[in-house]
Amino acid sequence: MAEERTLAIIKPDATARGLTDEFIERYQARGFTIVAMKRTNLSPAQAEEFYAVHRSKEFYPSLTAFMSSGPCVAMVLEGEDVIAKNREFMGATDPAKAEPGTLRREFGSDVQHNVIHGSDGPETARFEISFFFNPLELSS
Ligand code: DAT
Ligand code: MG
Repeated sequence: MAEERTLAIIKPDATARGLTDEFIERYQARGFTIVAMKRTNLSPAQAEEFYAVHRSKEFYPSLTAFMSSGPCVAMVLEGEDVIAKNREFMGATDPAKAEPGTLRREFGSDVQHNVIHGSDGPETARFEISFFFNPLELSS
C-alpha cells in the first residue's frame, strides 16, 4: 500500500464536549501522523459545499446545520493505507453499530452526532484536504 493522506474532522459535538485533546492524543497513541491541523467554524454555506455529495439525502439540511453549529478541528493524517485505517479507527457511521474501541462507539451519540469524519477514498481525500488546507499548510 502506498503512502496516503486523509482528512479527519473532530465534529462540533466532540469539540463542544471538550474532547479535542483526547481525540488528538488517541490518534497519536494509535500511531497516526498528523501533518496539518486547524480549528475553524464552518459557515452553513461551507458545510453545504463540503457535504455536497449528500445534497439529495433527507438528512442533508440537519447535517449541514450541525456541522456549522460550532467549531470543528480538521486534521490531515499521513501514512500507509491511512484512509482505511482512519475509517476503521472511527467506526461505522451509526455509533450503535460501530465496533467496540472505535471513536464513534465510545463517544458518538447518534448517527448524526457521531463525533468524527474521515475521507472515504483517495479522490474524496484530495478534495476534502484542499477544502480546508492550502498548499503552504500542506508542505511539511
Ligand atoms: P460517514 O461519515 O461514515 O462517511 P456518510 O458519508 O454516509 O457517513 O454520511 C455523512 C454524515 O452524514 C454522517 O457522518 C452523519 C450524517 N448521516 C449519515 N446518515 C445519516 C442518517 N441516516 N441520518 C442522519 N444523519 C446521517
Ligand atoms: Mg462519508
